[in-house]
Amino acid sequence: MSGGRATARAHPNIALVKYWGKRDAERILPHQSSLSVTLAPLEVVTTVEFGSADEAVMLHGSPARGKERIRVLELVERVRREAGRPLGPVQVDSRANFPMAAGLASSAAGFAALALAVRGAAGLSTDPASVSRLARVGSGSACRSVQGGVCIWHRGSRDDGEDSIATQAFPETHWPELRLLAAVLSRSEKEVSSRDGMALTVETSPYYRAWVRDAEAEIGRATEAIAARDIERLGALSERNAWRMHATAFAADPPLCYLLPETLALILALPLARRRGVPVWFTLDAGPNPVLLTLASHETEVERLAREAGALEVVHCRPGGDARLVES
Ligand code: 2P0
Repeated sequence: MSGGRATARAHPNIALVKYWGKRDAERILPHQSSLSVTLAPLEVVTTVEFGSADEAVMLHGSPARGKERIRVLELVERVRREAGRPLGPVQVDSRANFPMAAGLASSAAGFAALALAVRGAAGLSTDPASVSRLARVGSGSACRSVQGGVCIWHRGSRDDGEDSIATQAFPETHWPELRLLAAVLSRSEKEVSSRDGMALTVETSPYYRAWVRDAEAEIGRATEAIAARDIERLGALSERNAWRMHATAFAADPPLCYLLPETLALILALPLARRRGVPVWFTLDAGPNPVLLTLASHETEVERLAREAGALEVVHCRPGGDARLVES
């Protein structure tokens, strides 16, 4: 007996209150809750088909290797166990419509699309909670790409992780003028992955406890700023949260610095731009490329500012919608 076929699309997301550290590495359970915006028009499209002649995992046109392939097949294996019937060998084909080097986690969109497509192909329920829970075990931040708009990944308290899922706080229609511009300052692959970097930080940074202590309150403050569509308050909070995440990493042993001189040049130019009346703030993931928060009315000016600071490319994003199943 064999299973079916499904294709899913999902957007990546950028966290404004960040996830940095796991309390359970195997189940991917975080120490703190996090909050993100789902990013359109960037997306990953993933097709899953069970019952083909042999097993194949294709990522962006090439066969997946090593850890990447293992992570995809582990997720598929969970679905096989839940389906409780033989589904046959799987074929996975996943493609992104955006540059990997932008630092916009393609893995978040990839595992969200994969989780939805695998459950769909296996004939299992594709409710957001089940898909978010499954996406999380592929890559933590992927659980926040299952729904659109603004999502909160609740840390949860259960040891089995059943309550560690993301839910939507605001739909993408809540704040359509919000813009997030990824400034690509470097296309080099980072030396330390987020997964390894956060593990090192949890183990060795003396600042880690303080970082975790503040996180849950940050979610409430970010939610209030978004409810009020208050870009100044949200921008200031996003910058502070990014600085604090990086501060915990700087204090790791050995120290971990994801910033380049160009990163500092750009983000330190923002207060000056704000004094000139440009509403622009940054957030920064575990890499050198900032994402700039602004409003639609100032998009062109903010792109110019990023280019003047040396951006090789500026990727324009806005709040995107839910991950969805589509006709193959
Ligand atoms: C985030 N990042 O909240 C944070 C901010 C990077 C900095 O989630 O180990 O690829 O697969 O759970 O989700 C990137 O880490 O790590 C990340 P795993 P993931 O978006």
